[in-house]
Amino acid sequence: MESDSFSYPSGNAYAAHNSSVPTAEDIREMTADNCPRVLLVGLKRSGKTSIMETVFHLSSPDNSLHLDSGLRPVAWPLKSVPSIVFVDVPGSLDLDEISDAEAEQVYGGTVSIVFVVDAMTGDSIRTNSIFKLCTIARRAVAINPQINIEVLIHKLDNQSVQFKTQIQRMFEGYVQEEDYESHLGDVTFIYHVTSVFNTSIQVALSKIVQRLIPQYSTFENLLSTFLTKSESHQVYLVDLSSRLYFAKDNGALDPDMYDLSIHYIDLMDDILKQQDRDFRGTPDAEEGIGIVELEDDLVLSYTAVNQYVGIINAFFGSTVKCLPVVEYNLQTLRLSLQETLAYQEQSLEKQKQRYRQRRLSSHRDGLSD
Ligand SMILES: Nc1nc2c(ncn2[C@@H]2O[C@H](COP(=O)(O)OP(=O)(O)O)[C@@H](O)[C@H]2O)c(=O)[nH]1
Ligand SMILES: [Mg+2]
Repeated sequence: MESDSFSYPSGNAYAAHNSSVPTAEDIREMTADNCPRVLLVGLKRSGKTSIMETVFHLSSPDNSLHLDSGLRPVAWPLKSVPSIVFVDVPGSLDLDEISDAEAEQVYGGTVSIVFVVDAMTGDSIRTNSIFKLCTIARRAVAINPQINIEVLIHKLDNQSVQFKTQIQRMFEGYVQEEDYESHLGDVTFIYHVTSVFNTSIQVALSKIVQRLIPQYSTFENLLSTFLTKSESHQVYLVDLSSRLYFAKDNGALDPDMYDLSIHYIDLMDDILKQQDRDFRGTPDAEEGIGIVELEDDLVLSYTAVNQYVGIINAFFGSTVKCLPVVEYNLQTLRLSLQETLAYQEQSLEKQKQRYRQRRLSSHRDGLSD
């Protein structure tokens, strides 16, 4: 990370330095060593900074009402997989108007574009937003065909499932129309309906991150085997600082259970803070285990895998009867996950080295031309 060039505004996030007018170069520079990079893009006021603040800084969604319009791109590294970096691209930087050389630099090192669309705006803003989404997607995919295009249909807070499905279909229709007119070809758009006022935003970002985790299927297999052997209801591998889940067992997501799990981590965080401890930072966190018994025989247990990653396991039954088996299986799972995480770190490091070498050789080629 080129630390000289950046200032750190809050938490782990860092912003491009000295750029009152943001440029494409800021984005490339601030994450050059941190490939893979995820760009958060969208019109001004679509909700990008609120999303980053709520998920990575654990701010209350109500605080987002008072956010300033950011001028500089801000990078948010995922603590447990620091090579995955989200970059909040300010709406003032028009990615659809950058030069071809700049587009090459920006999209070449980007693995996902997360385009935030405000679902509650009027027709003209919506049309503009969809136009920008399609223009950016077309250019990005032409340069980097591997790039994922993820669309957040955002600010759908308390609406019914039917309404959300209807709005999503409507947006898909608009994009198809625009897509047809601009001959986008085979760009695949992946849609998510989100709001910072519920866990839909964590679920969406979790799925976006999962596509970038090289060892995702190994994690999923380990968790699924554990689930079957322990007769659990749902088990997640969670990034403790953002509450995003890297992986879960292969059953369908139970959103209420995930919601409860997030609250459980919040609660443990509060308790540890009161004791001046932090399960994300202290060495003894590695030994951490917590358990809480809720209504209807539901038990949630937490097991630290390392300082940044933990297992949340939800099961039904009496703790006295089930705990010995579950605990034994959890320790086995924990060891396997630690090995897989170490292996993943090595492979991501190699990936970064390859990326750096490619950059160096293309730079040398450029000089010798
Ligand atoms: N109702 C609602 N408002 C939101 C949501 N996310 C963001 N906002 C509001 O949208 C406005 C613009 O948000 P901001 O994050 O600054 O947008 P940005 O310019 O894209 O970074 C703020 O007033 C936020 O409170 C959401 O999920 N629901
Ligand atoms: Mg912003």
